[in-house]
Amino acid sequence: MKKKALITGVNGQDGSYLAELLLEKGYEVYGLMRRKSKVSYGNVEHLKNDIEFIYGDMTDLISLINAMKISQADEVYNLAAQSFVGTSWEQPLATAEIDALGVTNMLEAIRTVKPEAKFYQASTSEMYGLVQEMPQTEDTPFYPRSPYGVAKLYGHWITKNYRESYQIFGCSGILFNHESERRGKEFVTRKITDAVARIKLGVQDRLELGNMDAKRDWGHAKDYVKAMWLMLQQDEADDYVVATGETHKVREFVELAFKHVGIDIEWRGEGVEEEGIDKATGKVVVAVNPKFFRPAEVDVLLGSPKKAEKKLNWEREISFEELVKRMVKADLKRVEKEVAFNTYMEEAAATKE
Ligand code: GDR
Repeated sequence: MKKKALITGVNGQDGSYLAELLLEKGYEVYGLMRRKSKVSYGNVEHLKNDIEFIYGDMTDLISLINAMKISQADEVYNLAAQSFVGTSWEQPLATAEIDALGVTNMLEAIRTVKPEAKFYQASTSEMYGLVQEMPQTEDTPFYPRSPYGVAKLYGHWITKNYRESYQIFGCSGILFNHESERRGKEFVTRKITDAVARIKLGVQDRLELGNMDAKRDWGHAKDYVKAMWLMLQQDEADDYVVATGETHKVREFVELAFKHVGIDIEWRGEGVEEEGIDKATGKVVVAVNPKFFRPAEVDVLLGSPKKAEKKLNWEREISFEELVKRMVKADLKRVEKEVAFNTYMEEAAATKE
């Protein structure tokens, strides 16, 4: 009999890599999707005939009970979230409803329909926030610094609580930042690689960012979904940090990305309104814009993957340098196609006139 998995947030970055992994392993994959006026498969467009989609919403318990009844999932991966930290200050209540109470809804749906199902909760390094020790481990105290981090901390603890209260096999993966060619453009890494490609191809002239001194432990999402699966294959449920053990400044990511396309950059301070190319040096300007600063920042994250490496036998395969390279390469390819299409359309319009 094929194993069955239910993935919430299936069309996001992580959902898509996890769905690929589980399909490869012979699982029957069910994906929870929100109904929108226009159907969008997002990152699983290429898998739309392989996944059984179920419409539902993390804020609607009935829809989650329904998803459990339809899928009869042996493993549930809760990846659905309002996942952009910046937006959590603008929508703190929606963030809490989805990222905090949504987890209780999913756990209740499991308890009602199939209490023996295994549950993975997408916890996050944002729970560490104002960091209390370096590197961060499963035992480091939490101090979240955003409504997102606070909501996720609730999700983390309720998973632990259902494990202790009802013996639900619930695991939390405390995942540090993980990026990829499929990352949304609101996140800093993709914003950078998209800009690098656009500047290289002449359709953008400068890049503006917020805090360039923030440090993050960045890995590739494809490596991280393997850890999610491994957690649910253990005899006992537990929580694990998934990280690279390396930390880099946003500034370093920018430098490396531009280096891949052979562009020299010129750093500019806060609030400077200037042209994209510095006239004196001919270098591309990367400027700080206070608009991208957050009300409270997480200055540095550095995770210790020791427990995951030892107990799960997990190992990351894609280095920081390789991650940046892959993202830049994919954006160059995509922007190149966009530019070619726009040129074609402009030429077609010109011949009509
Ligand atoms: P993060 O990711 O908040 O760490 O959460 P993000 O890429 O948004 O920010 C990383 C750091 O870069 C700084 N920064 C900017 N960020 C954005 N988005 N845009 C900018 O222009 C910019 N300039 C500087 C930020 O201030 C921050 O310090 C991600 C999400 O995927 C979460 O869902 C997940 O839980 C954590 O990673 C682990």
